[in-house]
Amino acid sequence: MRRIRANAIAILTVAWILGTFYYLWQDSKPHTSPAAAAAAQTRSRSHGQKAAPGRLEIHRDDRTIPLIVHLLGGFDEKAYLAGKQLKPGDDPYREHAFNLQESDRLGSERAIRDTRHYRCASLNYDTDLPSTSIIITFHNEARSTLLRTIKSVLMRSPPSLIQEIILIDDFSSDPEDCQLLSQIPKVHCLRNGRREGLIRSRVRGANTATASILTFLDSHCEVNTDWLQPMIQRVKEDHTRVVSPIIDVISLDNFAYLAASADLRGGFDWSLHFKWEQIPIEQKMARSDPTQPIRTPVIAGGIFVMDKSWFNHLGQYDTHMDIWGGENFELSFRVWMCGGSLEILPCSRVGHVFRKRHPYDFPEGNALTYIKNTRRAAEVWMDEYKQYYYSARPSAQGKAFGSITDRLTLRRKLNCKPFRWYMENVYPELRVPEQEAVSSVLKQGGSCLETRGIDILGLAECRGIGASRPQSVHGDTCAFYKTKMTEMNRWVFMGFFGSLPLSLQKWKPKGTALQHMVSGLCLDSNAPTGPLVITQCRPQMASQTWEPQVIT
Ligand code: UD2
Ligand code: MN
Repeated sequence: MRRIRANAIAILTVAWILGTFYYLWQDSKPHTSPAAAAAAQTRSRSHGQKAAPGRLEIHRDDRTIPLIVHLLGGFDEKAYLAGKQLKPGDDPYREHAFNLQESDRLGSERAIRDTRHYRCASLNYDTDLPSTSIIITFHNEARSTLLRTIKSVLMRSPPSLIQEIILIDDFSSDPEDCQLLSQIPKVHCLRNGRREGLIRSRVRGANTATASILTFLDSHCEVNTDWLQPMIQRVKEDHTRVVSPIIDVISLDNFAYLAASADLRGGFDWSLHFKWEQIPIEQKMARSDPTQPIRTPVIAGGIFVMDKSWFNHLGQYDTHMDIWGGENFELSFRVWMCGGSLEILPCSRVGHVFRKRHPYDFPEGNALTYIKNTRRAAEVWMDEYKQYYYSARPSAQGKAFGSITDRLTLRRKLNCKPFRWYMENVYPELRVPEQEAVSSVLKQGGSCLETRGIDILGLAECRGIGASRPQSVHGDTCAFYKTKMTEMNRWVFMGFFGSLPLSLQKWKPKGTALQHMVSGLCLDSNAPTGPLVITQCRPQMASQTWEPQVIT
């Protein structure tokens, strides 16, 4: 009997020990019930995202919700959003050129996919980074997009880095947006007494900023994970750097957040039309670390970080530019030519709603405003290269652009480099156009050089521009390109011999004669009625004397 009791006690002891082990083992496992796992999956799918491998973001939303309430202080988000709603039957694209219905439906704190290269997550930044003033100018922005911009900043930036968010309401129809949003902690809103445009509005914001670093954003953005630290770090290390994030795409139709390519930089054509372009292949090959900054000839314009004293030192913006456009070229040329640099940081990502049309009016008209602004940029910064801007945009000639005296003085005071330096060192990929424009004629006595038939050069009576056959030669007065000497009869040809080596097409002045550089022979009208030839140089001879005449 006693043995039985002893056995029972032993069995119970073993069971207790096993039970304890089982309990402890259970406790060390993650507490994920099947229901919770399913809920987490649906949540991440409803954001249109694929979970990144090796990552669990299940707790993120739960943690951020109470935080957001705290971040918004006494601001009544529901009332703000309900205050302006799309009416049934209204075209959701009409007012903002994006699908307002989708934007309103989304809510203000959706999660977005971390679109950075995975290596970015393991980078470290200084713990004592300086704080920044965020500057957002807006004109009749939709309430839901503007609030999402502000909230994404508050949610995804270390609070210590946000000194303040300065909104500039550029005379929107409803002054209430500005008043209501000012209730959010850290948010200040200034309202313009008249429509100024984004350039003067940003300057107004910058002038009231109290942080040493300025961060500009459009009013329809969503900043992504750790967007701010890489940019502040780069500017802290060198205050002459002006840095931009990779700008991801928020679909204007369904507001999906889409990753942009990390191989792009900012470029332009001679009409001063901004475009994204591939990083040149040599630079791409040299990039072994995808987290490294990308040098860029120009920035898109809306989203960048810049040291405040550097912004002021370089002359802020050209405040005679109106409404929209061109200021990104002016700033980019100025930064590069006056001692700074521009870069895109792949570890910083900010989403932006790119639109196909402007949803707002231009008091002076869209085209005239763009011409005025880009003409100012070209006249102040592009030196002799501005001729290519005018060739690409003939309608700009003769259009008003105001006085540029102050900006020219600024350029002189800052001792900025010439545009030629920018072309050679920053943007050598931008091809100078073939000089097909009528720029000069070559005269001999009363006759002018012109093409005969298709491509033979000859002399004929001067007829000026507008004659049926072109009397111009290409380029400046000492060389004309795309001109060819034939071995056989030494006639001089002109035309589109694009495949010829450039060396065969080069000429230089020899006194008043023109010498072909490769052959050493000179252009001669030996037989005045026949085609031009090249012969031994005898510069004193009338048949070899050429007088350039520039046509303006
Ligand atoms: C791009 C830039 C934009 C600006 C522009 C050229 C990005 C993401 N965006 O055009 O920042 O550099 O190129 O000028 O790089 N706004 C005003 N007042 C106005 C007009 C506009 O405050 O009179 C605001 C507008 O609400 C918005 C910002 O300025 O927040 C930029 O305007 P946009 O979004 O129409 O320009 P976007 O993105 O086409
Ligand atoms: Mn924009």
